[in-house]
Amino acid sequence: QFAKPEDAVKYRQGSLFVMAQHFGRIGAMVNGRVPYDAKAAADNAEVVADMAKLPWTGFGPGTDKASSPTRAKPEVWSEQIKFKDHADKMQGETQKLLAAAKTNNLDNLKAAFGPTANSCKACHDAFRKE
Ligand code: ASC
Repeated sequence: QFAKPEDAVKYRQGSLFVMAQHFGRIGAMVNGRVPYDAKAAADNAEVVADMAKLPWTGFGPGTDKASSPTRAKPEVWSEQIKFKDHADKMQGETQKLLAAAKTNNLDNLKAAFGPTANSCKACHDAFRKE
C-alpha cells in the first residue's frame, strides 16, 4: 500500500489529524463552545467514523523503522494484539458516536462523546510517547 515507510507514517498521522479536527468540532458543541447543529454534528461524526478505519495499515510491518518523527511507542509492534484491541474499541465507539449524532439529540451526542474520547485517550496512554 505504501511506497515507503515514511508514507505510512504520513498516512496514519494524516488520518488521525483529520479525525481529531472533526472530533474537536463535535466536542465544541458538546461543551457548549459552539451552538449545537445536528446536521453538522452528524457530518462531523461521519468523517470521524470513516477516519477511524484508516490509520491502522499505517502501523504495518517495517513502519516502525521509518525515519519520520513519530510518537508511536515500540509497543505498537511488540504488543500487536493489545494495540488492535484499542483500535477496535475506538472504531466501535466512533460508530456509536455516529449513531448518536444521527438521532439529532444533543443529550445522546453528549453521552457518546465521553466514551469515544476515552477510547482515544486509552490508546494514547498505552501506545503514544508523552
Ligand atoms: C481529541 C483529540 C484526542 C482526543 C483525546 C481525548 O479531540 O485530538 O486525541 O480527543 O484528547 O482524551
